[in-house]
Amino acid sequence: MKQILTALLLLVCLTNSTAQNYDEAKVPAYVLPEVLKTAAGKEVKSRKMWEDVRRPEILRLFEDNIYGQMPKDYDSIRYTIKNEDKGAMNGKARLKEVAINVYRNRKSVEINVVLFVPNHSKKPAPVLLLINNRGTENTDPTRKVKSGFWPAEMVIDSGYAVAAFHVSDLAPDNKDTFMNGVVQLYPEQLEADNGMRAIGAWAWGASRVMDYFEKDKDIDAGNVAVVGHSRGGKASLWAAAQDQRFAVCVTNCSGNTGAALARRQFGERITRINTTFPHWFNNNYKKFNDKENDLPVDQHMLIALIAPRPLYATNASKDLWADPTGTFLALKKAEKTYALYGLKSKLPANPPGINAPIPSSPLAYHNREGEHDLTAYDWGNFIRLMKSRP
Ligand code: GTR
Repeated sequence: MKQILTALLLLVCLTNSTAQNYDEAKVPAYVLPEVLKTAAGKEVKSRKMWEDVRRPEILRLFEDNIYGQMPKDYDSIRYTIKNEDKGAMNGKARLKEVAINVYRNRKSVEINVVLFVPNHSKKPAPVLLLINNRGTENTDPTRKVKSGFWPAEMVIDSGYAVAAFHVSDLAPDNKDTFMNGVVQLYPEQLEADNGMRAIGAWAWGASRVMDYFEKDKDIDAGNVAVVGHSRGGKASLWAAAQDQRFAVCVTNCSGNTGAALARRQFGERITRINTTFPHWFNNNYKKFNDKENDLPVDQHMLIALIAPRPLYATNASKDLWADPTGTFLALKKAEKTYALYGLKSKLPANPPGINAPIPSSPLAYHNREGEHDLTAYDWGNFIRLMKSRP
């Protein structure tokens, strides 16, 4: 009887705490933590103070409270070109299928990268790298299957290289098996409350692909955009925040614990994401279930960590779960940090309408008509951002 009552109580608590709000009028009043004020209470007025003091403080807060540590040491790394075709896409591109093997503690992971480099434009080529969280058929190297999720021909026609790897090579997207990947190389992470979990592992993978790009003469490693959709977009943000070698970050429909402000409590909330996907973020993050206002950060600070590099955040009009307005506001709240670098945002004061993209450096945004997805429309605008850069 007691057990039944406890179970019922738990159910009631969970139901209450996960109730979703989609009504702008019901967004609670909130105060965001200051981006440009140090833990010691000093105003950050210079780029130097940002880089030497405040930026490392914020990075640490995200590591400790949300995404976990990002281990950087490994014993060795090996790159193997498993397949190459100089005349892929009817001669338009060179295909390389690359296996990246990373070793530590006698364990290893293999990251499989599909890369197309344009044949008829300048080399080394800038590249857009997708962290693929959907089926591998979306990044078919044979091009028999073509998908708007990764419209490789369109990117090649625009003069950019395009690449992808799959999240499951780093951490299966499953609460029971996520540790069967990168985390095996760093078993101490599993013990730590601020240890790496799945989103951290995917971001770690993007950095290893960056290690490879630095060795590939066809690629301009100073011009790599890391792209992710939804859970992959949470990972692309974390990758770019951690690894400043990424020149551009694209986060598509990344929503809660992605580009949207948590304190608005609009659409998906922390309790819900931690309950459905307990393997995405570290143990400490669970302390903020139903307590968004206790977080020492909010997501505008993650965007600030990407400054001065261009960032593109998107939403879709029917994807209220990912809070399009909260995403726009997070970008706006990061503008001050870009201003420290003399960069002026071109975003308007209020969210633009549907299908009214602002694909301009340094802070780009759009709200596409339609569902939660990554489409050729989105990619077309990412390319506009790439071209708009000085
Ligand atoms: C949802 C999740 C979102 C988003 C999405 C996706 O179920 O609640 O945070 O990550 O999955 O990845 O498509």
